[in-house]
Amino acid sequence: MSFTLPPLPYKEDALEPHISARTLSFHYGKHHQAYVTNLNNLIQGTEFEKKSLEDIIRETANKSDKVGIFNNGAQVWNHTFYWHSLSPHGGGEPKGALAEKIKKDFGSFEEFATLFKQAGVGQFGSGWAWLVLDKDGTLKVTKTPNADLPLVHGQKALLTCDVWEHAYYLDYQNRRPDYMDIFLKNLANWDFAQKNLEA
Ligand code: MN3
Repeated sequence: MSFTLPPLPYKEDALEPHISARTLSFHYGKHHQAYVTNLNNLIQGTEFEKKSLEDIIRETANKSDKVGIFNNGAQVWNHTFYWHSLSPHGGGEPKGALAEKIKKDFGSFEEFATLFKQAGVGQFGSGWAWLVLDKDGTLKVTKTPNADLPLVHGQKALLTCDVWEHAYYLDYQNRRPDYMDIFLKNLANWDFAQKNLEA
């Protein structure tokens, strides 16, 4: 058994003008595909060959001799989650139970948005900004470096923004803050985050 690149939930040009088809073509077709290919090559003939992606990630986290498997497995998971965190009809504020919980746990949506942007902009080098449901049942904004992800910190991911340069450089060059603004204003898939909260 081997992993395959999951289909994008929309066409490559669906996020224009905010994220170009050229960016998605490289990011999905080259970067995400490379993580899938690398993972398959690394687990071939090992104890991980028949395990789920989540189990592979959990069992290789923080193991110095399994860094390659962890990095590629986690990046496969992170990217699939990121594509669903984006929507051609996204952005703005969530509705319903998620909106109420954001207001309760952050004080206001504006406060959440400020923290989320700070997390993405403040992640030094490559990584991810997240909205998570923490172990104590409250929502939190976090940032993780490289391939690190909420799953290995006992947190449930609700929404993510990829802040590796390959996610935005063709469209925004060095302007990561502008990319974070556009993510919040035009792309954040709140229906997906709501489903993850309920799951
Ligand atoms: Mn990426």
